[in-house]
Amino acid sequence: MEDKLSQEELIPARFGGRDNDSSSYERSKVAVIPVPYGRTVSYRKGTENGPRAIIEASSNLELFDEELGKDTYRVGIHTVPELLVQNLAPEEMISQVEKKTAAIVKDSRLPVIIGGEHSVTIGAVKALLKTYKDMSVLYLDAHYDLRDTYNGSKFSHACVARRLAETCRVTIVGSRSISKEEKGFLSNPNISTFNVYDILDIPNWKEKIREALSDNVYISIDLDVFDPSIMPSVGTPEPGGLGWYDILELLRYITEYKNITGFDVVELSPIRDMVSPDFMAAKLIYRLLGYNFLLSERKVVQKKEAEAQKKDANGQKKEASGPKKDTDSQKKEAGAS
Ligand SMILES: [Mn+2]
Repeated sequence: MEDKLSQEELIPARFGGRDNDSSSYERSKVAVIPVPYGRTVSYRKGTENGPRAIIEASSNLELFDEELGKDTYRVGIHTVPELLVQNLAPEEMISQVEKKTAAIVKDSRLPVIIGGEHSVTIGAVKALLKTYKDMSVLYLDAHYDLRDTYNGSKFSHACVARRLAETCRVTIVGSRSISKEEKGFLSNPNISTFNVYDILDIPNWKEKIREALSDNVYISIDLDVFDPSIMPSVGTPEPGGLGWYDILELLRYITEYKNITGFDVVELSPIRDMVSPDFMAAKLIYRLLGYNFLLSERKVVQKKEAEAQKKDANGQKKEASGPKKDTDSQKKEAGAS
């Protein structure tokens, strides 16, 4: 008994519990990066406690996913030691996140960042854009985060989407609070938005969001995108948010069609003795990992269908322009397959 306890103490906290075999770095397809950071938070404090609360809650997850009917943990979910950034200026914290993300991408693992405040996203996106030039960001948030500076900082949690839009396309979803300054920035070609009113008004909002994104997508989830009735543990709660199933449906749909380069779940500011938001954040991460890795068969089917359509279209064109080209394309196709 004593032995067992001391052994458990030696095992560092890891997402999804303690299955040693499937969570070694070598065998894992996923690397979770906890970033306990909360320096620029302006309202409810405590986002630096988010990663630990999520990881703790994750040890209570049912590892068999009832929606997917699969054991998601088998893809291998490794957790790297939390980044020691709490006392750093935001720029320095961002550069640490960038470095860690870059190392994980180089090792062909999916980076999953657990915040911490939203500015962690800037580092992750910066690293991933080096590999995925066309990458866009799906940005789920109650706020637009499009301020140029906030409380004297360009790297505040309130400026994140603005910084991202300087380097890639950003699709903001679930927003319901905007400043005058931010409103003026919405015409920027790198920004598309689906606020809560759009979601209520547009029946095919998920398709529209998909169309706004490129093939490679990074997903950033500020937990305040959810309604505060189910997610009160955030730095800046806003009424009128999305529900659990709204978000899941969107995430499932997007992962079926896009290549997910990485994702983050940020802004959990745990409330003492209220564990359901912590657990919800953990389950969200686990479910999204399941969507990403265990729906891949569907992705392949869709890819084949798209290719077949393309071939059909090409075939028709080539028929019109003469038989010689047709033979060439057949040869090419035979060679490629
Ligand atoms: Mn927010």
